Amino acid sequence: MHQQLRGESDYEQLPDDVPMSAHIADVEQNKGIPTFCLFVIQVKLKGGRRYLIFRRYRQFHRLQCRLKEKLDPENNRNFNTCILPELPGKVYLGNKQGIAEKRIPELNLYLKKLLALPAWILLDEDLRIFFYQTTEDCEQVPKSLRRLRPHTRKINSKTAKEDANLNAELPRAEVLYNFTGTSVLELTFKAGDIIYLLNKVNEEWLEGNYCNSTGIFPKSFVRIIKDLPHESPATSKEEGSVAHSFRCVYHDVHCCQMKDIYLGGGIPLQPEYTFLLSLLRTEFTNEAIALNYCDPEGDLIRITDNKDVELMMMEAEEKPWLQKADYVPWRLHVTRKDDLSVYNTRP
Ligand code: PIB
Repeated sequence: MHQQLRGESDYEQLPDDVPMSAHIADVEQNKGIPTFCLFVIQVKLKGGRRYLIFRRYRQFHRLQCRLKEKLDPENNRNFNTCILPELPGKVYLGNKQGIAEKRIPELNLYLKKLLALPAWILLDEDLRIFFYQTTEDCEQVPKSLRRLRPHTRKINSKTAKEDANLNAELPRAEVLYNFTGTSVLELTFKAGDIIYLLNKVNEEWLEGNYCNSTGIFPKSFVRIIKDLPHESPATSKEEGSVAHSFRCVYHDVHCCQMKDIYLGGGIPLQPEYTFLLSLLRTEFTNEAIALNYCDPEGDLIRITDNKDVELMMMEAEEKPWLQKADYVPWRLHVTRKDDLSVYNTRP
């Protein structure tokens, strides 16, 4: 069992070019005959480099078979075995595009679980070949990248100051010194700009939204203009107890606002996508909203079904400071349905 758990120190020793995360950004149909669907996958390497690869389902399947051959405890009696995540199965009939769309959240979950396996598996040759950016991948131009990574929108300081006037009541801080985040969780910002405050992490660190990226930053680099409302200290809720509140962040054209939603009957442990959507449509009295979560790189990912909700909940585990008493550990980001500019389309 210990082999299923990732030792962070082992991971730190891996080279910078092992894949750290991968998300499907789009699905495209090939031009030739026979037609097939290609998943456009954004890969992020441990060293921070991002690139796109284009893979068909059968390549996932081949990778899974190879890994199973080598690692599955049923096929191997050696020490280096591991239980692999489930790959969605083959489908024999139906519309290829529809099948591919349905596979996106399932494959995203597969990729997420695969790259969370112990560090030594990330060095597997077949796994590395799958995530390696080939010359063909480099030459291929993605069509639209519909799905759905947030672009870090540049707001210059003038606009940010105008926003600050428009949103004088929102908790916010002015940046005193340039700051460059040292991990994907941290924001990078310039002196003079405005950060909208979302959360107090601890005495030294805050969480905020800057140019449509969400992340943490040291309090000493900013001057608080309007502080966050006083909150009870961040203590995790007791295991097994039901939380009654969750926090959402509403992204408007120029700024973002925080709203806490309280449900007297408690928040379901596995809330349905449709339940969350109708709840927030009522809260914001707006039908044309989209739900999103913020991935570890601070990018928004649109939630379109229950699998995505599951992914959001898994991602939240990586942000322990979100875990407050009586709050669920995940957080929803609400955007206007037609506003695709909040997503990152950079390859
Ligand atoms: C197919 C490929 C394909 C998947 C399909 C899967 O398997 O992996 O990948 O999309 O879901 O069924 P395979 O073994 O190639 O063909 P890609 O990259 O999207 O192309 C399966 C099947 C072989 C049978 C008969 C069972 C009833 C077909 C084609 C239509 C007859 O081929 O046939 O096993 O279904």
